Amino acid sequence: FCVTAKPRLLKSVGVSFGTHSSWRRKRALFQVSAISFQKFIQFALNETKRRTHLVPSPLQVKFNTVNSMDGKTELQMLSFQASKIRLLRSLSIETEAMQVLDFAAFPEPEFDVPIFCANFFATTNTNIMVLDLNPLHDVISRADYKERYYKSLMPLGLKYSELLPWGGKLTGESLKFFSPIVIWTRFTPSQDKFEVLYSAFMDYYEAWLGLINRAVAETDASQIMCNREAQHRYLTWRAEKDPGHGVLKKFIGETMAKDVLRNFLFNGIDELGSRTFLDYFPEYRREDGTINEKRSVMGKSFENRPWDTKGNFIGDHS
Ligand code: BLA
Repeated sequence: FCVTAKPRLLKSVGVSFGTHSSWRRKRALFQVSAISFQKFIQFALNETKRRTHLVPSPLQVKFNTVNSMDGKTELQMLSFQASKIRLLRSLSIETEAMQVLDFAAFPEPEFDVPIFCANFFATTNTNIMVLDLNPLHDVISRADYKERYYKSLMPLGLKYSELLPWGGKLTGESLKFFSPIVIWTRFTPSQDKFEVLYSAFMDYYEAWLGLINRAVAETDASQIMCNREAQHRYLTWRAEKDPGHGVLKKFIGETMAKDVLRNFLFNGIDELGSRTFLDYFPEYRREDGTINEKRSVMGKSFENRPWDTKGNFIGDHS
């Protein structure tokens, strides 16, 4: 792996080991406080700054650090933009018992480059991770798109899909937003896995920076429109069905959670298009015309990785 910096995971030093049970307790404590996604964020920001002129986003004024309702937890929000990057934003939450990172980078609509997506949810018992360069256009029907962006990245995807195996069934609808190199995994927390995840994050982010750096701005207005709509559809999906919604609601209440989802995490919904969730996803329409609140109408699907090693879709739901 291209681990550039030796991670310093030990936050508390000088832990003395007493009886076996107190050792176990301390070890458990150590593991909880050991995980932090700050170095992920720092890595990504530093690497981006090395390659482009990154400036704070106007969103930073409203969305910065928010305290949870009980005052015990900080939600840290950072946002930037650059000439080719419409929005680069990060949300992190770190408590003793839970660490969350939602890190994404959205290109300007002149570029059809994939969206960088890292969503990590870690507790003492389990880690749920999605890491991907989410395709802007359908990689199953648009072979040219898949070829252009993912063919050369298949070895990278293959390497990490072996180290971080498929996490089992998931919301079937999510698959349309994932690429053949998606890493969707769950694991019992361990330092080794965490290091593999950090390597994967660094490699995927470097790959994304490479794509955006090389990308040439589209000049055809209809193509730009097409990119804009695809990004709008993606944002609309995520703002409505994000699995993080419940956790955010617990920390900051429903009104603020919705504000963070619509105006920060998936900002662009009000600017990039005017179609609604039900326009894009009519299968979620209930008889009374409202949106079905279930995350999935098609059900949990894809027990196994639905992409072969060449990046062909082999899932049984298309
Ligand atoms: C679970 N998060 C999941 C799952 C996926 C994702 C696939 C498994 C459950 C499922 O099938 O839906 C992530 N899904 C994604 C991503 C896309 C998608 C990235 O469609 C992109 C297109 N997760 C977060 C944040 C929090 C969070 C910010 O990203 C908390 C603040 C929590 N994710 C979270 C929790 C679960 C989860 C609690 C498990 C519980 C559940 O399944 O609802």
